[in-house]
Amino acid sequence: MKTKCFILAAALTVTICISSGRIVRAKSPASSANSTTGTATVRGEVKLDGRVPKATPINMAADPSCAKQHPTPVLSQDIVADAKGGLQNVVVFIADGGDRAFDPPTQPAVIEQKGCVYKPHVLALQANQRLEVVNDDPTSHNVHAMPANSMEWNKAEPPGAKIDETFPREEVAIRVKCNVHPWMRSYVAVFKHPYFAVTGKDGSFDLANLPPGTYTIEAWHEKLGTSIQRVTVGANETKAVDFVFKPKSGS
Ligand SMILES: [Cu+2]
Repeated sequence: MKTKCFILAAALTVTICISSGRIVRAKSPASSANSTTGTATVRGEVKLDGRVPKATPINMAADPSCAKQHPTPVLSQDIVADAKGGLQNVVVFIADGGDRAFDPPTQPAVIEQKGCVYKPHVLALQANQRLEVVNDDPTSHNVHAMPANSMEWNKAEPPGAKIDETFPREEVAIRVKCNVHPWMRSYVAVFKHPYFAVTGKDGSFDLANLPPGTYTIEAWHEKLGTSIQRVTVGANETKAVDFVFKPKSGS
């Protein structure tokens, strides 16, 4: 009898949990059931409207092992835009993603240190997704992540080593620097949902697999700030949303 009661109680608990889960998910379009397999898409371009600031050459003379890997100086990556104004390294994401926790992808996100430069310069990943930082240089780096919402960490990394870390909480974006080479900086954006992208060389982005709904889409750039747009997208629909940033005076 006791066993039967226990099974009944367990079944009831599971039923209640499942139904309450549905209620929570229904609160937000981005957190409805099967949201990772939604069929709506928001895509577009991020443009820089105005003169592209001239990139400055980075002086790596402080570490000859870095400098000698580059026949011509590496340029700063603060603002990178193509000839048509396509703005690279912009994080575009759903800003009202709801409260649902998504399982992180099993594949790690990877930052490579090669030629004493972080590749990529801007990376986005999910909360609790593994972040691997690899060192392909013949010199030691020191990777120092400075989040506001997660624990700060600061790790020396000899040649050939690998750092394996996670960030448990959402944040746009965490500054990462190297304590050995002051020119080395990157940004890591962390999301509790999978609806984010980082613009490529032409400034384009693609937010796929969205459930139908109305969303606030935010674009973040390390120097140019943020821009927000609202968009409503239906099932199997693709909507175009473009963002325009203007160069700030002095940048
Ligand atoms: Cu370094």
